[in-house]
Amino acid sequence: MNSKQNDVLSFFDNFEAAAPASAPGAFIREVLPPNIGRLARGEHFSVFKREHAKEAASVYNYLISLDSYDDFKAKVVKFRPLLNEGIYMYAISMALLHRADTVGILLPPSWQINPKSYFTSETILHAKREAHCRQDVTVGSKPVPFFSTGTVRDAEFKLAWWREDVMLNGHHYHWHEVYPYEGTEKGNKTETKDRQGELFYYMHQQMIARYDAERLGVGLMRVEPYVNWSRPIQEGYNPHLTDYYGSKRFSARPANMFLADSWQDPQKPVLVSELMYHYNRLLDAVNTGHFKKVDNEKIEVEIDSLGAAVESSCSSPNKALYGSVHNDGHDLLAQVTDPDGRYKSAGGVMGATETAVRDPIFFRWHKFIDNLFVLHKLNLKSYTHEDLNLDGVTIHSVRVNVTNSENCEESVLTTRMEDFTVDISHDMFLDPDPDPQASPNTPVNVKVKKINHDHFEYKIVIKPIDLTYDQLKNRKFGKEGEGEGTCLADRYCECGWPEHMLLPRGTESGMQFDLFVMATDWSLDSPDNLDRGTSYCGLKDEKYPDSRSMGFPFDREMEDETIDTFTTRFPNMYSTPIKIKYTGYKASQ
Ligand code: CUO
Repeated sequence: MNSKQNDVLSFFDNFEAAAPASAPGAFIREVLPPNIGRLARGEHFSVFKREHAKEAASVYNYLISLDSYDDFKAKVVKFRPLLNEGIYMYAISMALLHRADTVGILLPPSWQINPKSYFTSETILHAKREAHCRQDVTVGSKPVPFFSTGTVRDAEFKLAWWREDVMLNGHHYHWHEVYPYEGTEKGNKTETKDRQGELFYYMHQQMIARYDAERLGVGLMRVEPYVNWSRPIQEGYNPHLTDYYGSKRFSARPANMFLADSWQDPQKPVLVSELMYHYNRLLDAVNTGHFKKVDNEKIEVEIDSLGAAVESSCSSPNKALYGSVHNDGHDLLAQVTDPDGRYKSAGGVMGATETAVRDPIFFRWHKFIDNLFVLHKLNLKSYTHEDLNLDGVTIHSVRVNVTNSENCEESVLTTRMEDFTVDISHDMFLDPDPDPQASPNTPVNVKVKKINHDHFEYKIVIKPIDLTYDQLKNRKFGKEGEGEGTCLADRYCECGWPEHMLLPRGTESGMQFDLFVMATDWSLDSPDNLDRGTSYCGLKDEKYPDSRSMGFPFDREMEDETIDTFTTRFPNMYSTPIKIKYTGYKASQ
């Protein structure tokens, strides 16, 4: 395993500077379909562009299909100087995640091998200069300000620290690698994973819910869905990021731009009217309760097939009719400032999964997408008493307390901003070292801020059993953001929600939330009695470890108006008010 782990680093480390754009050569043409090499080296790769994603899928499916690890490794070495760099990075990662003989291998974090997608170009320039001068430095004596992409004149800038969080963006990138919409080939079939469509909906809905909590905490309204495309997009965004080599800037999107048809590929334009047509067909399906397949057969709309249709993935019930609304929206929003490509722009951050979350329009677009799922759920019957009740089990009390702080008020959790240092010297697209004397191992450190919380523990008293949270979580909840060194072979490593973002930031005076706990019947919840789980990523090559609908019991309409009236009807539920207090920035020692 160790030698494979070392191989992985060598696949990504110190990538050659962009060679002149060239065709991929006879070797690749022999083994891969003729569409390989359409995207030349040095061009910007976007997984939301249909043709780019297809090309990348051909490469990763080929690499996954190779029988021996040695053959796989040899092909990676051959492909490296030939493929478009973005496709190379994506396809190699995909193959490593999905090959049976690389299970448990840790991929280097995307922010280390591709830091230009995570740190502003000013920060990277500064970091490299300092590294060359001082050999081993942390940028400046003070942390490089993380809030460096805008000013307080922009209301959305209040949450730039959250949207631009390095590990949040890394999480989103990695999740899409684990759940690629192009699927992976198995035998003669191309497949998505167990409940992939539902998980697409759920994971993004959770992101929006968390972002909404942060918005309320800084005095902003919840996210408005981007639903009326003939009106201007009020929010602008300037990411201050460059592409892999630092040669092209991701486009800034000024406020009040309009969505426009894309003619960047004149053979395959993406039209706003086409997007609207497909969206209306999805609405028809949700409202009538059935999809029409290619042969006109009707099939019931379920949350999983709806996710597949909306994204859309290779499991879509009918791509011709339902299009690729989600993906095309990303693509059009990325191209909004240069829709016919006349300025050869790299496009906006919405075009890449490692950068999209930075832009306020990401959340507006995803809330629009999410509303299709909400509409579908509103058409379902509310849960019955039997669905929700658990006979003979009563939750007597729920408490939560901070464990490692002087501030240990009952039911008050605490958050803070703190420093976080990243070594970006593994940048696979690092410029050639201008100083031949400098050691290749010289760290290039960037210091940024991140939100974090004081540790806390739950004490849940359930009759007839009495379990601590530690005992409970191993039974069912699993833990997001698997920590370093805990990657098990049956997991998608490092795939969860970042642990430091587990709590919303809250407010200085304490922001009120309800803590809800529900006891359910494990023998009904578990698809095969596995007692483990990772709620955002599922388990590798296994069924998702909870057979309930994602979001249960809040995913369907309920008759109760408040959480209190809901929980008091069921002894197996409990809710209690808690507060989250933000305690400010704590500089590292
Ligand atoms: Cu994750 Cu739109 O699916 O970014």
